[in-house]
Amino acid sequence: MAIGKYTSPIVNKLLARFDVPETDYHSEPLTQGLINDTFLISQGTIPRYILQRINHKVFPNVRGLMGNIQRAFEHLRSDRYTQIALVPTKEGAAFLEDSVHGFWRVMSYIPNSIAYNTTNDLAIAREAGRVIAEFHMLLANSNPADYVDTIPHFHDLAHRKTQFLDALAAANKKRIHAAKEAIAFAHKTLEKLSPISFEKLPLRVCHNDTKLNNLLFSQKTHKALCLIDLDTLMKGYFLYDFGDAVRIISNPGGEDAPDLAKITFERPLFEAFIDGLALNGAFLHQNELETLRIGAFLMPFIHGLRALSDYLNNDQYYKVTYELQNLDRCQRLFHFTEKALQEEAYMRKMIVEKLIPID
Ligand code: GN1
Ligand code: MG
Repeated sequence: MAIGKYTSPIVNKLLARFDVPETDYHSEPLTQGLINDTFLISQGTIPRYILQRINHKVFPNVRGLMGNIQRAFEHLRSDRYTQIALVPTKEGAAFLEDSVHGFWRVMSYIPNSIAYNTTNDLAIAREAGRVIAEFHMLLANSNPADYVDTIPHFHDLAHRKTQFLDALAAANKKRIHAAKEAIAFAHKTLEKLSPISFEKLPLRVCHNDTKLNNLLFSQKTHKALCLIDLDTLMKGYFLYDFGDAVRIISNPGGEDAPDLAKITFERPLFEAFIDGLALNGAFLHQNELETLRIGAFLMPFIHGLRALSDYLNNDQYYKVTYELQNLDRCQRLFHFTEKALQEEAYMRKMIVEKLIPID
């Protein structure tokens, strides 16, 4: 099996340029991600490494991106957090730059680990909260200014609004027609959310893509182990990581649910997630707690708006496997945005009840 031109022989040749023992490896594409090309590398039946081609169009500053990850790894050391190792190239570099095949990196595979796309399990929701809080506590000693913005304005609503309006102005009639309800929701919600400002919030080193399948769990102990997919690790507000987690954890339908009726906001899962955050005690400031709930509707809205803009742009950014995929994702994300907006007062109450401020 291959991803595009990356057949097993090519993948094996690229792998051989990294500092891995010379033996026979088997490669298998992992097709969950929408941006990079990812391969699981096994020795016999034992998974050993993750080999990835970094999407250079989406991440132009690969050196900066890899530098961010190396910097964060120095802080992500705790007996409650599993370390992933970066495997250097044979020359000792953190990534491979190949004139034909682009940018590649290799990471160790965490044995007996598993990731979930969605969940109905309260224990998983709780563990997700615990490990996200652990990640933030460990990175709280790292200076956000030392991190490169791998995608500038990634979660900046004003920027995503401009991109949406540009895409709409250039879109073809057929796609505008197919997306007319989503476009109306986008306009209405932009009006509602655009005035929100986060100036009083502390900048933190954030993961910026804390959807559930970016967390690894142990298949043996069922504990959350660590966060993966660190390409968007950069400055941000905690509510980004909170909202990205809630948009999947509180919604067992996920962003690819077959029909809109499957998109729900499940209070017990939301509460379990907050209980998990609280297991790590106090780590948020009062003004972060006061705005936290906003992440739960802002993040799905931003992701929905990005999917809609990409649909209007004829699918240039995300990988799609069928024509309406971006529009379908947008509708599901907008539907969850509506559900989360309806839960605003409830979320506020839960956050006050369960999370303790540090000051
Ligand atoms: C993209 O490729 P993947 O799944 O890691 C996107 C995220 C979205 C995600 C799915 C750099 O990530 O922001 O959460 O799709 N990453 C980038 O919605 O755009
Ligand atoms: Mg990602």
